[in-house]
Amino acid sequence: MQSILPLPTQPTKPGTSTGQHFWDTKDRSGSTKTIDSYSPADGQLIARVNVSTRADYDRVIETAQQAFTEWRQVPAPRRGEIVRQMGEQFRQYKRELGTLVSYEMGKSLQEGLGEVQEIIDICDFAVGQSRQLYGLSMHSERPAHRMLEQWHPLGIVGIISAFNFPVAVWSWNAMIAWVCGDVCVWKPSEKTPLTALACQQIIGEVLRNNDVPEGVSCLVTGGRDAGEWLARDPRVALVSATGSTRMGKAVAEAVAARLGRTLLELGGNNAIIVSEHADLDLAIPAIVFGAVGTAGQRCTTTRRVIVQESIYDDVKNRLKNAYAQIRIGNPLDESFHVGPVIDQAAVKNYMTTVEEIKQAGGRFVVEPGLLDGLGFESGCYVRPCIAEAQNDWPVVQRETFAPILYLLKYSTLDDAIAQQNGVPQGLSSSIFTLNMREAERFLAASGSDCGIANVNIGTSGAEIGGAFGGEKETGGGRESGSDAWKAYMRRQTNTINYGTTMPLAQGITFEL
Ligand code: UN1
Repeated sequence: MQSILPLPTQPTKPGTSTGQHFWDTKDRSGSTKTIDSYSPADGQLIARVNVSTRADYDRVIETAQQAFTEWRQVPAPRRGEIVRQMGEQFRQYKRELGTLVSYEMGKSLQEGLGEVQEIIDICDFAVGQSRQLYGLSMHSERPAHRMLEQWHPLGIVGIISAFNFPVAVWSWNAMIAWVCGDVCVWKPSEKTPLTALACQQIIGEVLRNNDVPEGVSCLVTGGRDAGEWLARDPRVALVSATGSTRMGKAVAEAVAARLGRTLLELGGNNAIIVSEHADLDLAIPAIVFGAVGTAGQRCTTTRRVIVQESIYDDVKNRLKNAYAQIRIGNPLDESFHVGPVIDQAAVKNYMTTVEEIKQAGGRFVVEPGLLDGLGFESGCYVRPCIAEAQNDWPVVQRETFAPILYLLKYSTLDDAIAQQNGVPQGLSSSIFTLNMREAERFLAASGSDCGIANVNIGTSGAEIGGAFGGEKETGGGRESGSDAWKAYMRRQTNTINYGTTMPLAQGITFEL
């Protein structure tokens, strides 16, 4: 294929520091440490991936820096063209990659395919965005002066992604960063390294075909260490991190210490308010999908349902009936709704939380439990459960990454909104009501305090066109659509004097 770059490109020489294919899965580092990736679906070891050493990391950063000097000069719409081709590749590999996501991470195949669709969607979005990196122009107070702002690429964007959306969240960052002229260094979750390698292969093919410098897309593998390297490294202009609030705080502190930029997408504790004016035929399936989809491991998972007291028993019974229909099993088998949680540590976390709920006085409306026997050999299959609880219990205030749903009661809408907002996190929220006053009250400044607030749809399953992220302990970052691209660029204000005098702003006179 023809190079679309207007710049002379260097032939790649395997083995040299600038000529390595960083999408290549071969070990170059002599690293002795590996990450073992086990599928929670069947407990099989599916890959052993080398962990990047510090020397690997430094080489990757140097390659990325080198690539940036070229990539930033490629016109943005041409960068968009590369991203368009990436979208085409992801369309082609949708089934394969979706299946791998499902197998390595454990979400249902439908959701694995949905995740790849999110990549395709953000590619399409980013292509359009590549022609819309708009700056404003202003009227100068001085005669014969023109003022404008323009947006320039930032440099290296470090992307730390979580296991639950092992590829989509990376793509929201990477595709937008690339059209903005940045280069990306991705540290995927150590629980899902294989899906990341697969994405690098797919991306690598497009980059190679277009003679794009390979350092535009880099991967470092590892755990906390690699994340810390990115966070502390002044060569990394922006660190975009998705994961727990604890991890986010550590990243924020390290990056702030060097006055770098962060974009944080952390925990949620998302609630659905069900009003007495709700259409329960809509609300019940939305609650169930929100609570059990991805086995309760989305940051947008519905964790709390706040129900108006006059319909509380009705909602409780309907949820019980709906949960009785849920089929749990191998995520690759489409007859099951819910797959496993990610690993044994997640199972332990679920169990401990269940105990804590009991100790707090919670009553299980749908019983918890661990499944064993045929088909459940990995030991990672837990029963989605529902507990009647109180909003102020510490266990309810915390995000537990498991399919545990808390049922809460309210009397007035003010009370419901106070409960909805009365947690440390602020990602996603919904109200089910057909009453326009209630819906608008929920969306008003005095309503939901979350980054996402929905009416008559659930808390999860956001589309890529909107800005994604939340407030308070969710970290404040916005990724994906709307004007989230601005986080990946630096703004420059320009004032140009095309006149014959040198007037000063603010009317200051200065005569020589
Ligand atoms: C996440 O869980 O980190 O809105 C992302 C959703 C998905 C993305 C979730 N589109 O549920």
